[in-house]
Amino acid sequence: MNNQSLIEADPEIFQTIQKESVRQKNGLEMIASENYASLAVMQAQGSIMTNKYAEGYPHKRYYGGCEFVDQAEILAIDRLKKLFNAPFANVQPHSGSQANQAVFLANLKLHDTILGLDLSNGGHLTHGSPVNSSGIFYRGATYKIDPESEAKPKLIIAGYSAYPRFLDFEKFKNIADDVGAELLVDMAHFAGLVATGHHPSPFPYADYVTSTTHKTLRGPRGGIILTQKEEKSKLVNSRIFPGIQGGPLMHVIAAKAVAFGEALRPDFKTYIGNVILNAKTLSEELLSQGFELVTGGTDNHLLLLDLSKTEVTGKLAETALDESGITVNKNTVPNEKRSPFVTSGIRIGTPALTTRGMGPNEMRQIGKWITKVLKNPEDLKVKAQVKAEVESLTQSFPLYT
Ligand code: DSN
Repeated sequence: MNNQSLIEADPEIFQTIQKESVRQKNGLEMIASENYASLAVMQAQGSIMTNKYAEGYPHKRYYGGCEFVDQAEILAIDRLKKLFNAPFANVQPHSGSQANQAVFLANLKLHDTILGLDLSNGGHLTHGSPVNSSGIFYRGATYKIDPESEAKPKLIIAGYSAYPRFLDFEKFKNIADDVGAELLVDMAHFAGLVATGHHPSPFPYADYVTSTTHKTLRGPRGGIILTQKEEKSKLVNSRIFPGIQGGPLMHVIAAKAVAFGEALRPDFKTYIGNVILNAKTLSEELLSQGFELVTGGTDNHLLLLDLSKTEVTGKLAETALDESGITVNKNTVPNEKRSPFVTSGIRIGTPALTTRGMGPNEMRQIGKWITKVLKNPEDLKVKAQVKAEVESLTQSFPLYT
C-alpha cells in the first residue's frame, strides 16, 4: 500500500494545489457563489470516509460495514433539519444540479413544462435552460424580473444565481396554486441567509427546497433537498437513489454534517449579518463612484454591476479585475444586448471575504480599487499597483493559518 504523502507521491498535483493556495491567499475572492470552508470541514471531506460504499439510506444499505457512515449521515440529516426547521432532509445529492434533477424526476414526465427565471435575468442553467438536461428532457419556460408568463407549468422554480433582492415565496406559491404546479425553491445562493433568519424562509410555501452546501452555507461542495411532507420526501429520496445516483459520497456527507454543526452556532448568524452589511457597504461605495447596480442595490450577499451604458464589457471587467487580484465573474444583466461570453455586467459577492474577517472599511477600499481598475481597464500600471495593494491588504487577513 502506498503511504506516501502527496508531495512525494505526486509532486505535480502537489504543486498545483500549492499554487492555488497562494492564489486564494493573496487575492480578493469575490465570486458570489464561493466561500472558504473551515479546516474541520476540509478534514472531514479529505478523510477515509471516501473509501466506503453505502448505497441506500441509513440502516437500509446495500452494503455491510455501514455503521459509522450511518452515524455520519444521521448527524448530517438531523443538523440540517434543525437548521432549516424542516421535517425531512436528504443530504446525498452530489450537487445542486442533482438535487434539482431529483425533484424534476419526482414530479415531471418527459417534455412537461418547468417555469424558471430567465438566465439573463439572473436565473440558473438547471432551471430549464435549453442547453441543460432540465431544458432537454423538459420544456423550459421562463419568467423575467417583470413576471409575465403564459406558460402552464407543472413545476415553478423560485431561485437564482444572480439576483440581489429577497424572493416573495408566498406570491410564488399563490401563482403555483393557481396553475396547479408544484413549487421548488432553489435556495443555493441564499441558504446561509435563510438558516440565520436574514432572508424569509421558503417554508411553509415550497413543496421542495434544494440547495448547494458550499456557497453562503460555507460547507463542502454538494447538494441537499428538504421537504415538508413524508410522501414527497420518500419520492425524492427514491429519485436521488436509485433514480440518478449510486453510492453517496460519505466523506462529503461527513463534511456536510460538520458544516451544518458550524451553521447552527450563534457566530454563524453574526457572520451572515456581516456578509450582508459588507454587500450593502460595497454597493453604496460603487453607487457613490457613479456606477449603476441592477435593482439599485442589494438585500443579500451579492450585487450586480451594470456596465451596459459603458464601453467596458463584463468580460473585460472580469479580466482587468483578475489581473488586479480581484476575482469576480462576468454576468448578464436584464435586457442584455451582448453575448453570454461577453456580457454587460459583473457579479460581486462578499461571503468569502467576510469569512476572512474583512468588514466595511475593507469594502469601501475595495470599491475604490474596483472603480480605479474599471476606469482604466487596459492600464497595466494601474492594475499592477492595485494588485500590490490588494496583496498587502490580504496579509492582514490570513487564511488557514
Ligand atoms: N455556479 C454557481 C454560481 O456561480 O452561481 C451556480 O451553480
